[in-house]
Amino acid sequence: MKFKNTHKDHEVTDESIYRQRRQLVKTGIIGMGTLAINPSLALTLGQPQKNTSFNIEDTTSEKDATTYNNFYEFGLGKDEPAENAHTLATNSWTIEVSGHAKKTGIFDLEKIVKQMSLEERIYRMRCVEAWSMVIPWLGFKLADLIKYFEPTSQAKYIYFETLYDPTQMPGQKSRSIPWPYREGLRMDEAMNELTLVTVGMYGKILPNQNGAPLRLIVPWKYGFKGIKSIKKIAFVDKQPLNSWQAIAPQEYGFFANVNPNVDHPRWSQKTERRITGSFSFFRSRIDTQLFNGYGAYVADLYHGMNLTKYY
Ligand SMILES: Nc1nc2c(c(=O)[nH]1)N[C@H]1C(S)=C(S)[C@@H](COP(=O)(O)O)O[C@H]1N2
Ligand SMILES: [Mo]
Repeated sequence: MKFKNTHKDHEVTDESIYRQRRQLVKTGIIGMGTLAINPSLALTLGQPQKNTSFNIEDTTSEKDATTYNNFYEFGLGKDEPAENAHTLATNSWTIEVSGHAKKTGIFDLEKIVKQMSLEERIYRMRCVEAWSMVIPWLGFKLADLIKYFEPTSQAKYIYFETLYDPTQMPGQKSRSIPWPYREGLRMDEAMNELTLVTVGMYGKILPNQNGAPLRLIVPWKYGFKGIKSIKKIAFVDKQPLNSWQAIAPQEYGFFANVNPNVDHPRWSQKTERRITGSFSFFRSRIDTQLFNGYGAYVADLYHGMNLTKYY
């Protein structure tokens, strides 16, 4: 499938700058400079095999995207993850896979990543708090990872858990939310072409504060579906409870599709503040798009569903 820019407005930026960058990523120049951040994933990240070019937009600066974060395991403030996440040890990372699949057990992330086809994808990310960013992520299709584990027909949903280790994640010493952080997707959402397992951003290994060594990016859903530092995956037959739904079910649902027509009980979802460029925090609001603008690729997943009820 070829992706097209679906967001042709004032934010579409000079395509040649994007092409230059992409060329750098292709040749490995951008990727190579930073390999020391996580030696265990270094070899694979040097050369993303393919770059699906779409959503050529004004990207958020790397600085904003890596210093204005939500990652409660390292504090509730937006600046805290960047300050505190260095205590997370991402080397020799393993993932525990269980449930309805032929391959279950403990898997070495490095070995898995080597078998996946890495791509750079520029995706819009929209938080329920009404700010959004445009970020070049590096990753591979969740569909490819799922196929690797060979789920059975009983697997209707996929469930994810973040690492639970208060010594590495000091925020887990406080009871701000029930730990570990949890997320889930219906299997067809998980298999969708857009759903990305992310291991890097801006041509580099993913920084800890953005969810190293692997996190989810589901671009048509609110940011909280993008679970960080994934440690456990389970193939399940029932819809799992995700963290925010468990905490406040009247405010956050399972689907969490970006929807300007469904207000959050405490605020409107109609507009967002796009964080791009300098003085970005003073930018005016832009209209939020249904499915974050990715409707052409995902609207069919919800055919016939009442999106006000299944929010
Ligand atoms: N484990 C974990 N994953 C998480 C969160 C979190 O607190 N813990 N916050 C979520 C929310 S609300 C958002 S908006 C995104 C933010 O991702 P970013 O910091 O890379 O922009 O991560 C999501 N994933
Ligand atoms: Mo969020």
